[in-house]
Amino acid sequence: MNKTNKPIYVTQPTLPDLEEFIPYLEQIWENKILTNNGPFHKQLEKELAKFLGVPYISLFTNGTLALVTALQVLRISGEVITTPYSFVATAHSLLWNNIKPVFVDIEPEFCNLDPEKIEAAITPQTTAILPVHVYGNPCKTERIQEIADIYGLKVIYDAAHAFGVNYNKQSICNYGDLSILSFHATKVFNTMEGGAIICHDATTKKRIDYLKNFGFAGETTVMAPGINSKMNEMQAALGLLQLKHHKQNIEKRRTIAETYKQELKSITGISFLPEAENTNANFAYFPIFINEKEYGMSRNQLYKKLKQNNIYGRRYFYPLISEFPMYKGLDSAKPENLMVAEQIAKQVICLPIYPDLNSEAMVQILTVIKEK
Ligand code: T4K
Repeated sequence: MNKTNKPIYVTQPTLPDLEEFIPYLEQIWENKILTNNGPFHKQLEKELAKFLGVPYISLFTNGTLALVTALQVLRISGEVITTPYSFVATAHSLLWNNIKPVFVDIEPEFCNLDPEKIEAAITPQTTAILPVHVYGNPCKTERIQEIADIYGLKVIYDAAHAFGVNYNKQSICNYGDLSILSFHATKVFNTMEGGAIICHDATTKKRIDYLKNFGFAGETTVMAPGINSKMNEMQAALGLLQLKHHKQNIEKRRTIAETYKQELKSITGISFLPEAENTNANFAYFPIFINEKEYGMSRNQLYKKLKQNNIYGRRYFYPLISEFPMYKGLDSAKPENLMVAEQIAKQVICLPIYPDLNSEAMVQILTVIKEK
């Protein structure tokens, strides 16, 4: 039982001490540069590129607009292959660009887009693949690239969950043509709201920067109907501070994930994801999967029981994107095409995980799961 009766949410944003932030605010108030590629914005781009080990990064006001813009940068059109097992923003970014999403099923090991099912979904209209590193675990990037190269497709990774994740000793964001990140309050690295596009060359970075600033390519030249999706100075200043504490926050997440694994491994009917190979994980989420027959309770029953105890796990990602009204008329959205995703979406609960989740709260969560 949750004795304190204080709600325990799936996540809680990490913030630096307020006193640490004041000098940054004073600087903004002093120099009166609030946005449009100000000094903190420039500094954060530089520090993030170094921290992540990526060549070029362009900051955004949120991850969704980074996705919408990434598709425009590469002039993606027609049809794009993507996953139904993600946050709606992934597919919404396609609709915002008048692109038809084509859903392909996921693989059961990490819940990422199944590369072996991509080829069957390619048509003459297909121009790109938009996979998601779900929960921060790397997609099968080599295989996806192989397919993209054969068919001449672009690859844009939705890496919203994968801040700081390294795969084969380099940033996961170095794979594909572009990757996008989210710095939303609920993410491992937050600037309250925020996001970014990572690219490989200076010319593309320039195009991205034009597109996020209405398309301005100089004082009097507009190269495209760009949008306003710039990160402001307050967000950037917060990002600079957050970066200082990031490694320590990931270590705290690691400890929580290890405790969950240790405590839940012997419970029949509950499974969790394996450790991804050659990967430095960020422990962004801790999804568990309920086998109703073996556990003796359905996912929804456990979800409800947790709630009754003031513990707010989340069913990321249920319902599947393909079940929402704006998608479900598509041929590729038919449940029979998405059997693995359908199954997993019925079994998943993401348990609370964040650096300040204390051991007392952990005991409360585990007690509810263990006592049936
Ligand atoms: N691609 C993927 C794969 C994504 O997962 C996302 C976002 C995006 C793209 C788009 O990136 P952004 O445009 O958001 O940068 C949340 C987030 O709003 C969303 O950013 C995130 N994915 C998604 C997975 O989760 P909700 O509707 O579940 O959030 P909410 O408000 O219910 O928050 C969850 C819990 O977190 C709350 O119960 C309490 C706690 N919380 C939340 C906020 C916002 C706080 O303690 N403080 C806060 O400020 O979508």
